[in-house]
Amino acid sequence: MKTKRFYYIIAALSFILVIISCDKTLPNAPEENLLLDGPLEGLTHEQQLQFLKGDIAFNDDVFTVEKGLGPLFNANSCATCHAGDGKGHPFIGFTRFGQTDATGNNFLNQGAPQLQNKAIPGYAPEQLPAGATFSNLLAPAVTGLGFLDAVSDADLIALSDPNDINNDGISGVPHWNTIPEYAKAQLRPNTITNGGKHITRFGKKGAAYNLLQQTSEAYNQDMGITSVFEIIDTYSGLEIDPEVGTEQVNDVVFYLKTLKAPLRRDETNPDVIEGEKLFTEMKCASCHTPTLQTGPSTIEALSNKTFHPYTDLLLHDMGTLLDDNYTEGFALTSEWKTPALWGLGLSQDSQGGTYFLMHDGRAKSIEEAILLHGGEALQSKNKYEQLLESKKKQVLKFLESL
Ligand code: HEC
Ligand code: HEC
Ligand SMILES: [Ca+2]
Ligand SMILES: [Ca+2]
Ligand SMILES: [Ca+2]
Repeated sequence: MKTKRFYYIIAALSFILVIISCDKTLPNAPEENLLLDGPLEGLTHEQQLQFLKGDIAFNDDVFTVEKGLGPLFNANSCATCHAGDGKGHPFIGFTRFGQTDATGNNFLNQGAPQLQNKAIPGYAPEQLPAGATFSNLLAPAVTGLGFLDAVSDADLIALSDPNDINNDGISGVPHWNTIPEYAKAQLRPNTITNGGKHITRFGKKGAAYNLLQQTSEAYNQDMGITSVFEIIDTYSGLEIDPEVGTEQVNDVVFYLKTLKAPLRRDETNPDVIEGEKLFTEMKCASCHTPTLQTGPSTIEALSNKTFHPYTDLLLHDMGTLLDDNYTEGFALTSEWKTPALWGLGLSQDSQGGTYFLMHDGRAKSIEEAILLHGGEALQSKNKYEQLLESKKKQVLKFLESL
């Protein structure tokens, strides 16, 4: 991963210094469509520089005791879990616990929601309290998030079908959730509220409103690093001086917003094309929405763009197999946000050569992931099981091309 980033930094520097095309100087650079780390096309010089600062903060800033790590934490840098910006390995995710319904978390005074399983010297790592239900969560890829962030709330509402009016068994809902004041200070254009709640969309339960919230909580909960946004120390429960600067948090948010979306491979292969048709016929595409549009964005490269994430960003009841009896915000314990499928075929690269899919990585292949679908996705799963072997292969080939 380091070498890939090295190529990018060299590329960016040569761009900034306006020397010569880097393609000619770096003949052995990895294939562009296999890399996740890299900026969107069409960023200005200034934006390229901020991307680079965010890249370094995300990938290279390793927290130590001197820099405020912990006392309780899960890892000491963003990249420990999000290596190469790709999906993480089950060993380096984390566990959240203690909430089973919309009345909130009953274990807040026992360290909930996040189980920090590491501690700096002199402190004890947290243990899961008796009687608390939990979910193990695997780090998702962080690519293309700026596009997902820039989809309007109205579009998400238009995709939802809470009462299943069209009677197809699928009834995705937006996650109407309460959000922190600092997230309210950066609402997306034309955001829609309902009884004081906002539509949240990041994280496995879709519980975070924007990338600022997700990032500030990651510093605080995953690394024990306070910022002006999340100022409460997870160990003492007290406000302590920010351990990471506001500029750095903003740079990381900018980096996440401007990371390019994963590129397709093999799209013209006839089996891949046939596989995508079956994907639509089986109604997989009713949750894994192939095409979305961004609204207006202050980042021109993200403004009014069409893109292909294969998610509707909505919550769906996925049935008992995926119900851990743990939740966040107002989601049901059986509900999960549809994950984007772009980059799916590249996830083995950052997972050590094997797939670990679904929220906790329990599926070791794409097929296993499909067979775990239930609830609103039960009919789709049944349709997949009934396909001829040759057709199943086409579906899998399509999914690997994403
Ligand atoms: C200990 C491992 C770990 C560390 C360290 C970590 N993350 Fe994560 N990250 C996760 C897991 C697990 C999730 C899923 C959690 C959830 O559902 O909220 C996640 C989710 C995310 C998401 C949501 C993506 C989406 O599609 O909704 C973003 C963005 C993100 N992390 C950014 C960061 C940033 C920025 C940092 C560093 C400041 C960081 N993470 C540090 C494990 C980690
Ligand atoms: C009702 C909505 C819905 C339908 C229909 C649906 N999915 Fe999913 N899919 C989800 C959700 C939600 C998850 C995440 C579940 C979890 O993390 O436990 C998921 C996860 C996945 C994953 C794993 C992604 C990852 O990154 O771990 C794959 C692959 C997948 N779906 C493919 C399909 C295919 C193929 C079909 C059609 C046969 C399909 N899905 C139908 C909602 C749906
Ligand atoms: Ca700290
Ligand atoms: Ca905790
Ligand atoms: Ca429906």
